Amino acid sequence: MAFFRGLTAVSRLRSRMAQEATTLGGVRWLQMQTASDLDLKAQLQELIPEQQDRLKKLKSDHGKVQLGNITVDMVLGGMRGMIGMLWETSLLDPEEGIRFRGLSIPECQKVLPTAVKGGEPLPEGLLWLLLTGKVPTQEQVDALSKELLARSTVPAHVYKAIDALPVTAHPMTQFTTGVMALQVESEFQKAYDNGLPKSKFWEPTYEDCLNLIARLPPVASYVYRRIFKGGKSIEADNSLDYAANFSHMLGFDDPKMLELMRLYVTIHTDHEGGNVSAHTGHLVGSALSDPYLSFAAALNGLAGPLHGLANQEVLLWIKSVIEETGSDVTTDQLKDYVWKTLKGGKVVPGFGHGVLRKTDPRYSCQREFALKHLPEDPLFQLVSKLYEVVPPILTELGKVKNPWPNVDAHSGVLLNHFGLSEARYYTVLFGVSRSMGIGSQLIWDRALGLPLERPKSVTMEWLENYCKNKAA
Ligand code: NMX
Ligand code: MLT
Repeated sequence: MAFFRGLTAVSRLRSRMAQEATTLGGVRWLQMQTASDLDLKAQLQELIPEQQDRLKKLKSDHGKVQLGNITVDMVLGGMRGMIGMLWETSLLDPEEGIRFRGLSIPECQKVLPTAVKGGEPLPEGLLWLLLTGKVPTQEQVDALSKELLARSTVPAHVYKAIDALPVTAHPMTQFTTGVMALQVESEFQKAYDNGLPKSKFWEPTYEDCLNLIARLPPVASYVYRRIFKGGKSIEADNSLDYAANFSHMLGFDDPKMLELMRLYVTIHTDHEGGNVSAHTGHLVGSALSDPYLSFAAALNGLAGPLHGLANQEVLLWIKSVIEETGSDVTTDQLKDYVWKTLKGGKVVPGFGHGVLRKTDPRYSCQREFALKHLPEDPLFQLVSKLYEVVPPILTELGKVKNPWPNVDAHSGVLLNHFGLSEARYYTVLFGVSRSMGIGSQLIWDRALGLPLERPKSVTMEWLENYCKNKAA
């Protein structure tokens, strides 16, 4: 938020003129001003030159400032803690959790527009925030909902591409195939082939990202209905917002489920740039691969069990506990099952994190949702019990840096409560949401002219020699 706290001179002038126009009854100016204020692309058009200047100044004033030391441990340990990427849309604090453009999840829940009074934020509002750094008005969010709806038509060949796969293929494989098939319509690729100059790259990137975000719910719900509901698709309801419409197309119209989907899509959008899916999207995009190619690559990272697939693994794991012990599982039985999992060489899904060192605030807000809407749900009670049982055991192991639950520990039992019980599908939901964060940053990557990503790698021999020379 701090980035854009000061409005640009033009916006300030416009706001003032709009106020004056209101008092003077100058309806024509007010309409012009309103149209541009509601247009997300026009807002970006204003912000981009400001941020380009800012980056230029950062480079020229501070380009040689050191940000830390790279250790051998970091190179061998998955680059943990190594700062190596610019990511504008969100920042993760190990203790506090994620902030989207400076706003924590509880703050977003307070200030972002909602569909229901006092309800969960609309993901369109978060998308606006990620892209512009400004909290949108209800009118801006409504305009963006309509814009996404207008962009949501999926070409028939996409469904044919999915249909070419066996229905038994994993939902993530079918979903990513759909994304690759959408790529045929990439505006960026067309514009690049036609010689678009670098200064304009962000514009077709914007078009692709907005189209992609808009088209994912129909593609994702097609995959769900194909695999789990005999192929009977459900038409979109154009009166609904993005998340509610997605839930509707999946086949879930309970108002509480619509609220859950709004919360779910909002909190899974972005988790700074270093996580596997975001980093992959950014890396592939840096080769000027278009947003569809970049996002499909990101989804393939999300499909790994240590990353987004963990939401599937959690519900399957919880169900396997019940299968083994019965539904009235005692604390001791739960402890035994956790130890059995660990002794079997497996991880306890939904616990631990590469950066976080406290309970994930995305877990906490889902817990609050459960306490409000489904406190008696037996699986929710089991998840609550796990919160007591798992962290002390992981701590006892002695090597786990963060014994606390992450976002995936909770999402499955909420979805399951409202009837979306097919765990194998859960990562697709994560993927739909993540398009907003990765897409927003891709637009800024191109607007800021960020370069090809190409870090240096070394061999063990190189490291051994380097360390020997250093010690000599
Ligand atoms: N259960 C068992 N062992 C664990 C767990 C866990 N939940 N978390 C970490 N460890 C182990 C880890 O496998 C490693 O063991 P080893 O040295 O034998 O290879 C050791 O503890 C140290 O790992 P950390 O440094 O604490 O964690 P790291 O940053 O390497 O990995 C995760 C982070 C998220 C991959 C890891 O905590 C994990 O595997 N968690 C379970 C899977 C999960 O919930 N993933 C979802 C993450 C969120 N998301 O949506 O992406
Ligand atoms: C995410 O949301 O991407 C996960 O919590 C993983 C991460 O941040 O590394």
